[in-house]
Amino acid sequence: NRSRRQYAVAPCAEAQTVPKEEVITDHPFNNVTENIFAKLGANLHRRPDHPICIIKEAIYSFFDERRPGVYAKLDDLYPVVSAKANFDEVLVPADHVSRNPNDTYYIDSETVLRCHTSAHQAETLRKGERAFLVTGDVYRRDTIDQSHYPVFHQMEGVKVLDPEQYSDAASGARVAEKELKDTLEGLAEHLFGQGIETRWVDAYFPFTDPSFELEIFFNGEWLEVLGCGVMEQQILDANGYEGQKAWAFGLGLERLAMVLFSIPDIRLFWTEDQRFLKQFKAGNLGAKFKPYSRFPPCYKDVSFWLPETGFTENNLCEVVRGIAGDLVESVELIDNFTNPKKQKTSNCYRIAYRSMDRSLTDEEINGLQDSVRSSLTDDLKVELR
Ligand code: FA5
Ligand code: MG
Repeated sequence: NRSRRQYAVAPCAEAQTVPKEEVITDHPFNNVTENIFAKLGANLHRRPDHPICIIKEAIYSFFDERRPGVYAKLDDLYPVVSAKANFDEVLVPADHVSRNPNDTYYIDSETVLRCHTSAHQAETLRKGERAFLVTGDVYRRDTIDQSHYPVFHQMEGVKVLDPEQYSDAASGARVAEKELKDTLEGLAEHLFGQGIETRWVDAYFPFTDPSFELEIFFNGEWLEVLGCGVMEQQILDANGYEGQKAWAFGLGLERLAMVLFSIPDIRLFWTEDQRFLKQFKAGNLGAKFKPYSRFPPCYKDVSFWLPETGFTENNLCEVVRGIAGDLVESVELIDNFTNPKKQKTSNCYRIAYRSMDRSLTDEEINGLQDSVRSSLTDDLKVELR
């Protein structure tokens, strides 16, 4: 029987099969679905010809060229971690939304599927690493659209500055911020060339201060690709680097791969269709995805009164994903009003169904929508209109 503490540091075996009873338990906090369980151990970031692995390697080569031999690389850390590692050790406050089971997959009250690779910051510092890149699959209950998926991949980067780089805490923080931004702008240029449009946006993370997000202009919109900042002193002090300065970032690998390879929808990363997979080859950063099919989406609207017991969009999305799997492309709130007499609120959502691989029949879509409607009543206790 593995102890919880070992979870965070035990490496995944190749083609690991995570025992189901360790993930879907009867603990009252458990909210891991079959759908999510099925993704564990897929390790897309370790399949050499997969775009997620290709982008990982491209980022590695940027860091290797910049600082040869400096960054330790870890890509096989177990995705089941303690809530302590995922939240407490990176200073996530007790009442922060991300701790809510509406946002995070819990195995039991003390164990989660990591919701970010920042879960490995503290333990990796404790192992003595000063500069490292940690890549892995992360899990989140979230809304559904072309750039959000409940399982995705992140790469965490951390670098503790050399003490010679600064004279006091204030100058250390300035040097860290500058080196961080220079590094990530350099990375964007390495991946995308000089034509790419990027912008920095101020952000908040409990584990960095100041904090920033980088956005890239893609398909007519600003797409958020990473979060970063100057590491909170308390994390360094608690894990072997007292008084030292560091920066950290967390990259969304799907988002970067979408931009690099012109991949229009995040679901494509999960297809086993050779028409997708054969378009990518280890080391080839120049591939542009050629859609092999372009089927129109089919839209279905559903309206309902919200229950007094509470309702969340993440719950709705999990129901829809559980029924339609990767056939659902987006779930969007299109109308919302409150009836003052009834003191009730009604939401109308538009669900877009579209397969990446084939055309769907009306019958199939109607069947999915009917199941969604009954599950809304039975599981989410809404009153359909
Ligand atoms: C984090 O996860 C922070 N841990 C990042 C960080 C690390 C900040 C170290 C500071 C220091 P955020 O929740 O914004 O931040 O996610 C980081 C990136 O993951 C996003 O910019 C985005 O590219 C990607 N991402 C987030 N949610 C999803 C999703 N549902 N599907 C696909 N990619 C996502
Ligand atoms: Mg963010």
